[in-house]
This record gives sequence, C-alpha cells and structure tokens, in this order.
Amino acid sequence: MLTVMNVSERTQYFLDREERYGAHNYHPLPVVLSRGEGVYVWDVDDKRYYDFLSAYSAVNQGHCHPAIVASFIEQAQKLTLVSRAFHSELMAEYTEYITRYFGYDKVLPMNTGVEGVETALKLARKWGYMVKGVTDNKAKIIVCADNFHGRTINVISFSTDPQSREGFGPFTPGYEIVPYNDIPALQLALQDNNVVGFLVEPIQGEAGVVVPEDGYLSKAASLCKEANVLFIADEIQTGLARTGKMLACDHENVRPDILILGKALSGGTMPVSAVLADDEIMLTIKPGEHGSTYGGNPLACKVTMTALQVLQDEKMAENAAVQGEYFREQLKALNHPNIGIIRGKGLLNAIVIDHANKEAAWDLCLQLKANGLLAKPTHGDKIRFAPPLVISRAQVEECTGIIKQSLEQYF
Ligand code: IF1
Repeated sequence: MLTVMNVSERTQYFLDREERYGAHNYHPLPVVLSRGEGVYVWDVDDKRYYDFLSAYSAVNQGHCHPAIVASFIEQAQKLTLVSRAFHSELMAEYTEYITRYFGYDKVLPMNTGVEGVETALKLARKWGYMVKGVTDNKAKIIVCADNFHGRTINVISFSTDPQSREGFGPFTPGYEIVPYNDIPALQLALQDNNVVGFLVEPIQGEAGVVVPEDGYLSKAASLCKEANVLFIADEIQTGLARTGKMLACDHENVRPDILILGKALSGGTMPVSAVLADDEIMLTIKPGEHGSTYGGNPLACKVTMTALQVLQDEKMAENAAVQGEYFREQLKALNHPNIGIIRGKGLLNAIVIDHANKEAAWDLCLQLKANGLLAKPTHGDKIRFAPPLVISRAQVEECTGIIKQSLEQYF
C-alpha cells in the first residue's frame, strides 16, 4: 500500500506560508522545488527528482539549459524591454529567424500561450471579414470537445470542462463545438459559410494525451482548405520537438494556416508565445489593432532564438522520438493490471489508471514522488509522463524502474 506520505518540516514551512498568502487556484503535489538542471529538479531539502511534467512541456530543452540561460543573462544586462512604441534591433533579427525556421511570411509575438490563442482567433475573424467576406459579427470558429486552449473568458467560452467554466459567465458567442477526432462531424460543421477557422490541438494534452487516429489532421486540413476555412494548430504543448517532430503537425505533413507556439519557445525562462501565418492572413491586422506591452521584447527575442537553436543543434526531436518509443515499450513490458492504457507520441505520454479508488492516480503520484519522480494526474485517472527532451536511454530505464517500484508499493 501507499508509503505513509508526510513532508519535512522545511517543506511544510513553505506550504503553510504559500497557503496563507497565495491564491488557492491550484492543487499542487506537496513538493517545494528550489533548483533545476536538465531532467532533474531538487526540493528545499535537496532531494533530487526526475521531472516528468516539464512544466507542461515548457522546459523541453531541460531545466536551466546553459546556452539559453547564457543568452538570457547577456541580454538582461543589455536591453530587456522598449515596448512596441519603438523598434529594437532584436525584433528584426528574431522575426526573420523564426519565420524562416517554421516557413511562414510573418510572426506576431505575444507572451502567454492563451494570448497566442486569442491572437489567432482575432486573426481568423479579421481574415473572415476582410478576405473571405463573411458578414460582420457573424464569424464562427469550430473547436473540439475536451479542448484546452487557456483560461481567458473568451477561450473558456468554448471549453467543455465545467471546472474551467463554472462561475465565469457570460461567455463569448461565435464558436461551434465538434467531437475531437471526428471527421464527419467536422465536415458537417464546415458547411456553414460563416465558419472562418478550425482551432485544434494536434494531440489533446489536458484531456489526457488523446492522440487522434492517423490521418485525422491531414483530412481535417484538406476539408478546411476545400471550405476556405483556416486550419489553426495550437502547438503550444505539442510543438517544439515534444512529440518526436518539430511540430506535431509534421507527423502528417500538415502546414497550418495559423501556427500557435508557446511554453518551450523560451526554454522555460519566461512567457513567450508566437503566432505565425502568411501575409494574406497576418496583414489583416493593421497598426494599432492588436499587441501587448511585452510582445516581442528584446529579452524574449534573444532567448527564443537560442531556445529554438538548441532544439535543432541537440537533435531533441529525434531523441524524443527514440526515447518516447522506448519508454512506451518499457511501460507496456511492465504489463501491470492497473495500467489500462498507455498512449502518446514522442515524449508526450500518459497512462490511464484502472482502479476502483478514484484517488489512485493522485496517490500513485505521491508514491512516485517518494521514489524520486514527479508527475501529476490529469482529469482524475490519467497520469501524464513528459520529461525534458534531453533524457537519455539510461534515464528512461531508471525512471521505468521507479514507476515499476511505485506501482508495486501502491497497488
Ligand atoms: C495551467 C492544462 C496543460 C495548452 C494549450 C494553450 C495553453 C495551454 C494546448 C495556454 C496551457 C497549461 C496551463 C497550465 C497547465 C497546462 C495544461 F492543464 F492547463 F491544460 F498543459 F494541459 N494551449 N497549458 O496546454 O497557455 O496561457 O498557460 O501559457 O496551470 O493553467 P498559457
């Protein structure tokens, strides 16, 4: 059964202090971290853990990647923010770098992921009115059930998760929800000429790493093309080498009309998001119509170019593909009766815990913590396993051993 879970006095001190002064908008695992390096994090008692969450895929490059931190420090001592009232030399260098990197005409830089999503939705609507010719205020955007695209009121307007929505209404109109991974439902929804965009996660992260069937993305993209509707890929969690390709859309050779990036874009140093599109879409937003104080700040530009460069230089997508495959094989080989499903792509994986006790996934995460591996359940019975993409084969083996040991101790 479960090893008795208690925390050290020092940990409890930090938990109590945060409880007193911090909003209670999260239910974190009872661990207080103070240092990170590569695949490891250390708590305030200097206990080392494997980080199998990677801050929800924001530290794909590993904690405190030396080259990314060096760029951060160098730029932080030079120029961090001028706002967009003025130009900065790094904005010219960065916009060329990232648009060449992903093959688009232009980039609109923002900060958090949800700001990137909001920007993409505004672009799709603007394009709908100015290019497609949809009647003003009639634009509709198709989204998927069980989506997660962030927590602003507009974005939760099309969430199907009661926990994300309850008590935050009234909501924004203009969205139609179709089941994920359901081509006929999408086909039907696309018949409405007011539809301007289809917003989709190539793999649904928060829903529990739900991988659509092969061909779903490419079929959806071609249906959107036929219907003159923008295919909008939210690659905030699945992008940047996480699934074994630079973008999850690359698995099906799909080129989104609007590409949204975030999280690991800065290697976990600061909030950086980016929306990429070609001129026909991007230039529908005119000067003064959209932006953000920190959007495209010199510090973000510098750090992001390094964060993208190391993904390529260190072949992190390739490593994610190889180690992810190996990890799933190792998990399957455990053949554990309480692991219902193992699913994922690259190093974005999850298991579904099969057990009468609905707290089993949470309790197992406490057991994993006691054994030196940090992971967190999502939607009750699923545990996401997503280590930094720098993990080695030997570390995958060690972590599978920790998972095996924890399963044996708990069940
Ligand atoms: C939290 C979830 C994951 C995202 C996708 C947009 C955003 C996210 C596909 C918004 C953010 C984060 C938010 C974070 C936990 C984490 C998360 F559990 F909330 F749903 F990863 F699955 N699109 N996901 O995954 O980006 O504005 O947060 O920068 O605690 O809310 P953001």
